[in-house]
Amino acid sequence: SSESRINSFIKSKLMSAEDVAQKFPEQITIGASGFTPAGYPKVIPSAFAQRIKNSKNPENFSINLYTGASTGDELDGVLARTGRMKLRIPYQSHPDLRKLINEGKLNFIDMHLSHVGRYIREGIFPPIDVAIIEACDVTPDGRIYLTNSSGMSGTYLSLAKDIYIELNQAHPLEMKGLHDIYLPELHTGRPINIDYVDDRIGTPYVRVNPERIKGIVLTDKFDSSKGFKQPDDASFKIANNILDFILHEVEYGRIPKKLLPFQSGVGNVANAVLACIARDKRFNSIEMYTEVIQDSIFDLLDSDKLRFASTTALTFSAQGQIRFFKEINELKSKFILRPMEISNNPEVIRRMGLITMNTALEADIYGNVNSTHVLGSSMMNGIGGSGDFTRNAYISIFMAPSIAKGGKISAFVPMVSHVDHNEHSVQVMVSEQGLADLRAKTPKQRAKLIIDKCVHPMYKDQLNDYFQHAQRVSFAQHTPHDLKQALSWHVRLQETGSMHPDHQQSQQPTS
Ligand code: 0RQ
Repeated sequence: SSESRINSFIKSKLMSAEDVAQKFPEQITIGASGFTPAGYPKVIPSAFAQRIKNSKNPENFSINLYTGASTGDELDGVLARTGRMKLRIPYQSHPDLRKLINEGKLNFIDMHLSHVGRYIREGIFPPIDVAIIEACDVTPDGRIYLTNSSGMSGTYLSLAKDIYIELNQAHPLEMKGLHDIYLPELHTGRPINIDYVDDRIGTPYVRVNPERIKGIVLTDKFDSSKGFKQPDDASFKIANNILDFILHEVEYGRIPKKLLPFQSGVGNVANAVLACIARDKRFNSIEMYTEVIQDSIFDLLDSDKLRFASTTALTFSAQGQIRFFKEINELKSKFILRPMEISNNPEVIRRMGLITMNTALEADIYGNVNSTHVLGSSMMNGIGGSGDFTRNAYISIFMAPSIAKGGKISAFVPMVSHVDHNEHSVQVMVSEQGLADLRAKTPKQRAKLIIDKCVHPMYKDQLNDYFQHAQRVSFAQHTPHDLKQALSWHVRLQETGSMHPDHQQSQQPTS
């Protein structure tokens, strides 16, 4: 119960969010808990935003915000709206932040999540003044038990000058034990001894000197995850194409019968793929080594197909959260939450041999993938962990519905307007139209496959025309391009609102 949680140490540190906010320096670097709206602080940031708003000189304030990944409105939203955020790393998905970034008013550094810890520990980024960490319990000897995410919390707790805890009593104390906290050493590069998804190598808590904890604020709020769109027809087709491919690889002995662990990215499409595995009779037991678990995990649990899931965040809708808490005692044996320096660690990913599935905004005929930038310049969310997983995967899969915005955009283009994952790391490309296995193919073979298998019928001729034309006019024949036309689809989208030359037709895609 909440009564038993408030031990004498917690009692001695209790403060209001407003009092905490008063203690913050005006120029502040915050290291906050939170990863893909899971386990982020929910009341102290609002109080700090209010302090700035009430101030006679709001322009004196400046905020650098470091997190694990994206967070909710109660952190990213309220601080963005102060207008005083100056630096944000390493991933975000909040509309107000995105707007500031794309207006050029906020410095956002989009980076591989596995690099964040080192950059901060080595002083490449400004040092952390305060850590604001959501926890479900704190002991007098300084053990901090985290909530729905591990993310960067361990690192921020070890580095911050001052620590403030949001003790979230909505979380049952049974959450204790889910986490496995272990941080890699900085320079020695000693092995991280994880061979299997369920290996534990650390502690279920983060340990700090209790004197560094300057205040504890009580809360009882759920994470504000948006929830997901119901998987649509295109997502199910993408999923089925992937599942057929995996079984094909099993048949050829390239994937063992008991399969390999899966990583699955953020968003609607990724969520749908897992829902499909749950429904597919050909799959009966799967493991996950990933960074985000979404509501689709319940489909796997209901079909009794989840053997084990290792993640750094549990991103649930309110309904999913209620269910997780209700069943926590049974579920605990199937989950580990790891720091993102471990969940995304290239060494561990490479050793375990993962099947990784991430979503592209667009891909080009040679297999380069853009996951982050609309029209080459407008930041969507960030690369997040997709690069950590893709580059080190056993099999790296990229998925995308073949068209977006009702057909005004083709996900498959002559040349991507920005590259996050290059042709060397992308092994399989899949849309609802089909799947292209790009391994051991030349650039021209890849182009042919992508055009044949993945492109929407309304763009197929157009893309094939480009490829043929490129081979005629290209400066060289290894990776043929017409540099004058390579980005013409994007230019057309910008100028006419559609990549399709027949603008009328593109308003009504045929399928
Ligand atoms: O916009 O909702 O306004 O229609 O982009 O697209 O199809 O709903 O896909 O939710 O799976 O997100 C790449 C953004 C996909 C995500 C991305 C528009 C489309 C829609 C979203 P609307 P969907 P998803 C681990 C892995 C990078 C980080 C990553 C992402 C909206 O998966 O951020 O993988 N990935 N991390 O209409 C313009 C195009 C478009 C386009 C789609 N070519 N141009 N708009 N859209 N294609 C997790 C972490 O790292 C934390």
